[in-house]
Amino acid sequence: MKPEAIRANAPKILTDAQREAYFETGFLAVENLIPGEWLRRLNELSDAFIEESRAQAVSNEALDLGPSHSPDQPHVRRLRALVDRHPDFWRFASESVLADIAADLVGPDVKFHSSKLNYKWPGTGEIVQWHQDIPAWPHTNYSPVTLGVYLTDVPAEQGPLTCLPGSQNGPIFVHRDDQGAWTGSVRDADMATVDQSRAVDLVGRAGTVVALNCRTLHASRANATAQVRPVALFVYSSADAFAWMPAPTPTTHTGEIVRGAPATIAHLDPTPCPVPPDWSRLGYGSIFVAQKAEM
Ligand SMILES: O=C(O)CCC(=O)C(=O)O
Repeated sequence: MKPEAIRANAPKILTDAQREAYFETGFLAVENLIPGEWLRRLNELSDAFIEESRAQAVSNEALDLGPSHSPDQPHVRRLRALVDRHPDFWRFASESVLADIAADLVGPDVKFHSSKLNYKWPGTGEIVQWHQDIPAWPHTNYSPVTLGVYLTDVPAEQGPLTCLPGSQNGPIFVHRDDQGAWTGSVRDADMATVDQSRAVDLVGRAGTVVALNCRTLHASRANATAQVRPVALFVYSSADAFAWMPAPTPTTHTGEIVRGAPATIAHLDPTPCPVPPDWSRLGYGSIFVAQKAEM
């Protein structure tokens, strides 16, 4: 669906001005969208997984652990396939206000794709380099949107997501090095063609929802505070978008319709998209693994 067709449906949660801003810039940050009860539950679950990680020495299908992880000082970079980690994560993705926000941005028929919980720990200096999401999980059109939920306050010093306005209408870059190996990031030479000074930090209080179109260039700086930054990320698309390569981290709910009805006709956007590795053969660590070339 084109933005005009999506906006012809009355929004459920967002204002029309917020939807317009999303289609114009390729991103959005709105505070106070997540009810307090959900925010408490998500934080409770997140804390419990961090506690459990103390007994874990190596990464597994649930946890992506950083190099400094230890029982005393957990360093969980990512909780993978979040909706499979606890039924409440799936209830949140499919039954809460979040799926309604997705419908406001992709149209009334909404398909769930994937989810994860990213942590950014103090003192690790970890950054996420500039990238677009769609080259890792290409679809037949560019409706996919990542909705991020800030579980705690995220000020500028804590490494918020930062986005380049209008980049969703620009080139889709190759996320590989000169030898063709997957890096999960845009090459320096390509980043030199865009004006990085226009980047906007998506700061916000706990309960803020950020929305990023799948083509929007984004990154995040190191966390310079003393607090960990947990951000839960959920990807949705219009029902008429179909993934044409295996998902990097499929979940048991990938492809489920969470609002409206399944599509009977696929929407094919003619804009070419680079082909990612076949994750079903190669396996996928995480963006942190790829950007540090640990694959
Ligand atoms: O956690 C972050 O700061 C950025 C995450 C991100 O862009 C991603 O996982 O694709």
